[in-house]
Amino acid sequence: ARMSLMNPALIEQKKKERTIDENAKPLIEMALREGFETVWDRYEMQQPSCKYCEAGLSCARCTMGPCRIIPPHRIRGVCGADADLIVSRNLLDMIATGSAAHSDHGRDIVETLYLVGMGTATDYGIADEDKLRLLAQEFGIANDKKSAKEIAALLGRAMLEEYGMTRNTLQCLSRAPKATQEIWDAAGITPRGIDREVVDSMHRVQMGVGADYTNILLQGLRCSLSDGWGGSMLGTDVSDVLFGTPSIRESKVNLAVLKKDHVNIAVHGHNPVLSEMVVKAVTDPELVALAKKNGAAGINLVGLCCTGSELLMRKGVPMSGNHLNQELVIMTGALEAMIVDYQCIFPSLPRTASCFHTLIVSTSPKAKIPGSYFFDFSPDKGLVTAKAIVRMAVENFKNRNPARVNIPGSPVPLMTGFSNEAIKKALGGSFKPLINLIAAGKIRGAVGIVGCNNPHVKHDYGHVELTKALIKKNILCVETGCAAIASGKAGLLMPSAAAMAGDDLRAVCESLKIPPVLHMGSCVDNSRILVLAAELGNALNVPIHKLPIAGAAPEWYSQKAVSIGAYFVASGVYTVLGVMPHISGSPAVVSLLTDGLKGAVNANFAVEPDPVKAADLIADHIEKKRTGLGI
Ligand code: XCC
Repeated sequence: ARMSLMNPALIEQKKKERTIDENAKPLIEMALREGFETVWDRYEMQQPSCKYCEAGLSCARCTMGPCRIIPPHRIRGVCGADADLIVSRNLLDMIATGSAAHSDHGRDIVETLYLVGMGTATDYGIADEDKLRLLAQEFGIANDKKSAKEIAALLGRAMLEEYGMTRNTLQCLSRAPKATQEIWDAAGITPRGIDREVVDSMHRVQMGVGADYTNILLQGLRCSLSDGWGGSMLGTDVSDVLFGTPSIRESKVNLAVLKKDHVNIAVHGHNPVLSEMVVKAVTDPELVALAKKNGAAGINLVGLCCTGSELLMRKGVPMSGNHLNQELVIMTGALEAMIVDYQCIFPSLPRTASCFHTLIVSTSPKAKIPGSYFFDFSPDKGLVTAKAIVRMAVENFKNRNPARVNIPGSPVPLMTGFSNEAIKKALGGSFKPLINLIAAGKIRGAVGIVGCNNPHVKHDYGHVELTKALIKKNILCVETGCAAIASGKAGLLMPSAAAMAGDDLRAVCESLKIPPVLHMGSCVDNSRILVLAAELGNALNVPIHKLPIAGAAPEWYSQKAVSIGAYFVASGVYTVLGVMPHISGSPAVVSLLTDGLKGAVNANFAVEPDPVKAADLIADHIEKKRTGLGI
């Protein structure tokens, strides 16, 4: 797919408009020069976007339509739904989709734990038995006389029950401060079962069910809570049990983690059940020997998106980039295979790869991709499948065209592994020193910066500028997902970044030898941020909404990010979005989300595309909360 050659001045301009990632720029330039299509080209080709869809005012849910709301005359769809209903129904659909994606990922992990317990997933083991036993205790499983395997089966089973609908509550909700749980009860948004809330939401978006936009959006909050305090939280905790609870370590990030003389393999997607097996497979002596026989110096595994974050946090596997880097990794011409599972994978990757020698390998029956090589991956045959895939990648090294290899620049070092357990350990065993620093005003508060890249925003600009502005104001940043990787590429995840922080935060970071921006993991690991908030609330005996904390998603694109934002707000965390959701067509919905929700959950959303202004909003909010606490 070659487009006409573009004039150099235009290439220069586009390159600057598209990203702040210096290692990405040469590849974007090459793509523009030679006509390789990227996400930015497709974004441009979609302009101008449909203004009805953008405002959330179109509905194609049933075949009485499709409908659009066009005042003053066409103010109801064929079924009679008005703007408020259409907008809220669309939004609930997004939340349910995102919640389903996170929680189904969590289920795959929990099922693996269960299979380990039953003895059928022999390639996996229990990496953190202490955490396994703590979780068993929390789930009411007496565990003193049982083996780790027996507990794994019982706990796996109990956690799978959380997905159903007979328990009518979720175990991990009780981690939240009592007063926060009471707020959920009073608002009628305490989730009853993970799957149940998704199904309930899908039921409501069926024509002729949900008709009241407020009621629909409250269900959105309930469904999102079943993700944050349910599916995602289980996903994080059980991943720690199976693969190890992250501890602080160093690694490297950006496209230059690819090695010219190695077989390069990228894992892309989300679920460590796959990627952890690939980590094992790439050290297999036979495969390493084969790589050398084929002329390579060895096998180099790199991560991409959230499954990359999972491996980075636990194993220090270098990270090649975030969401908008995924095509560029292929365009280095040095990638033998990209192994994907699910979520955030461009369906067009095989098309991109067809211009190079890269093999796209899909592994999930839920995410088969035309043009990819499909391996039916399951935990009972994890390692053998991973080895077969790695072998394919190694064999593909000979197909690499050396003339096409273009790995720009050099990698940036980063510090990672900030699980709550690791943070506590660094602080001497509890969050008390952190609380004292916040109370003394040395750290004004903390912000969770999360979420994706989105071609609506210059790649990484929203994340990096917001983070820089906040640390300057002595606000500690905790980050996950693609936001964290943006900060990593910008050097913000190293202790040396303390130099960019305000004087007080700088002094704290220097004495603790930590960066002012802490990488807490992948997007399901936003549950770590919830647990951190819960522990701070419990220590101070206040609900989460009274804490000097906030959330931000400067470049979000995904339905999963909508669910994350919704469970942050539902948990009492003021959250600033950098990209406007498709809701502007209903002033009533906008006002409910940015103001009215305060009446139900004491928190609200704000939308601010300018990261510097967003930092001001967040700082104001944090100062108000400090005043409320009398600190
Ligand atoms: Fe978003 Fe999650 Fe995807 Fe990155 S990978 S684009 S959802 S931040 Ni999780």
